[in-house]
Amino acid sequence: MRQWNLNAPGVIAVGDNSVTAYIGLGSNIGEREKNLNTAIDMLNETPGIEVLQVSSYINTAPVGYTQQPDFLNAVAEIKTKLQPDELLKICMDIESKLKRKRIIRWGPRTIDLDILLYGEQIINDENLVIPHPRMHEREFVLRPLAEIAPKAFHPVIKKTVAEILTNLKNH
Ligand code: GSY
Repeated sequence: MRQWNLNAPGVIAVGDNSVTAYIGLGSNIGEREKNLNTAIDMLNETPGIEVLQVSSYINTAPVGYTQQPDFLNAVAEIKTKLQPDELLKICMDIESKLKRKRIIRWGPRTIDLDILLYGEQIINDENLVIPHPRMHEREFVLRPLAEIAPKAFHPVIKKTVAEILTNLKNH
């Protein structure tokens, strides 16, 4: 597993107009680990984004369309000055630069980047819904997210990530 040389996570200084956000990453085509590493490097190299923490990479069985290879999933904690729509555009640019191949909806992909949480903001735009509308039912999201940010708060469900993961496992 790669060692990340990242800035230490911590409380964001008062007056700093940055937001802590969480990005879910998944890959199930090609060199999955390399795809995740490259996407995280690209996030970290983007002006206005600093990657603070990266979870373990976990191998997960495909959810939804199951006739496809296993995924490697992870979550990155970032500090960003970008607005949610700008962050979405960066995620989409990274996906297309890594030549995301997605022929079947819900099917295999080189890399997928989803904005999971953006501070405690709730956004319901046509092109962007935050918190991610399915994150609370996906163990492949909640497990790596809870590893790095168990106390992160889901502003719609009004529970922490650790609580949501525990509830999911008990059902
Ligand atoms: O945006 C999620 C893509 N995806 C995944 C994934 O990342 N991991 C697993 N295990 N199953 C998935 N199904 C879809 S769609």
